[in-house]
Amino acid sequence: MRHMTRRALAAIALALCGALLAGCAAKPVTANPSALVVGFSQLGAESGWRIGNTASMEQAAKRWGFGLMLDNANQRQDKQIAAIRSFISYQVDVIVFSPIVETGWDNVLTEARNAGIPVIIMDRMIETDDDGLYTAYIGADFLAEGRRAGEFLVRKADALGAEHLNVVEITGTEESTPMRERQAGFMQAIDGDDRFTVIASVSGDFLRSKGEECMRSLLETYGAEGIDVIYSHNDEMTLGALDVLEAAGVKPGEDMVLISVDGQQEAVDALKAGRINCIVECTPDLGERVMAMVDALSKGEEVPKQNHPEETCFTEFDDLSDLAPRGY
Ligand code: GYE
Repeated sequence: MRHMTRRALAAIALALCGALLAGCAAKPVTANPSALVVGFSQLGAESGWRIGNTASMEQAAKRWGFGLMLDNANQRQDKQIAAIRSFISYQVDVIVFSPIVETGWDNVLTEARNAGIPVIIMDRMIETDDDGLYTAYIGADFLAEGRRAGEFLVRKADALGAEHLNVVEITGTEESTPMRERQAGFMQAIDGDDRFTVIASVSGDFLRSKGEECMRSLLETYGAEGIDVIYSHNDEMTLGALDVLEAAGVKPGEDMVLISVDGQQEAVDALKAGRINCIVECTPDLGERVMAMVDALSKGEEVPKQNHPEETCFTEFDDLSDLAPRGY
């Protein structure tokens, strides 16, 4: 009975969302009033990865016949919290969100728990003392991604017979899980190998424009001769850095080793062209897993708490001729 009321309310919310919720980008993707309704707070549209991730969620909701209330927070945590509150008041069946940073979620998640709404955390993680505040996590093992980046560097240094390499790091959004763990995993993999010195670590916020800015200032400070390796936490920043390097007469991939993360098509093309040396894969294609879990939860099934997709690494040492189009 309670469920019926909840569904009915959420369905009305879906239909009226534009009128009722100021600035709410939600739109009904199903006309079926008895369909499950998922409230999804996306953190922004900062990268090809993110846009691919949103599309994956929309397509999967459609395939499963679920209603999707989607709100894009444009990189603001307060907007994400407001979106989650609106999902609670409309009594959606399941809340899904990708937290921009790790801390500051306990209050709103307590509200969701008190309302009896399961929460799936997707992509990035939260930091909390109370694991009962969320039902499950679906997203990458970012520590493993960082390690893969470091392992590639070790292999590349071996191949070059390098004695010493100066590394600069362009990091993602401060306090976010991929930023923290991609950094930590990389450091673990090169730890104790005195061929490497990380001379600088600057934040590019996962944005192409900031990747450009960071690269410009790194070149000013260290000069092209002072930098041997660039480890960038996502493809957008890498692509921004590439433009700056090439404009400065540097041949990325040859004069400098470039290591990136994600695997969006434009970056894979640059890897194939020899302008990037390694891309650690991070898949945005999480929609199907999320919706399958929504379905399982609606049937009262137990779901695993931690869920990592399988990921790999694309490098200059691999034959990439058979690599399927990345789709984003
Ligand atoms: O790598 C980056 C995006 O959280 C894994 O966020 C995601 C990261 C992804 O902006 O491109």
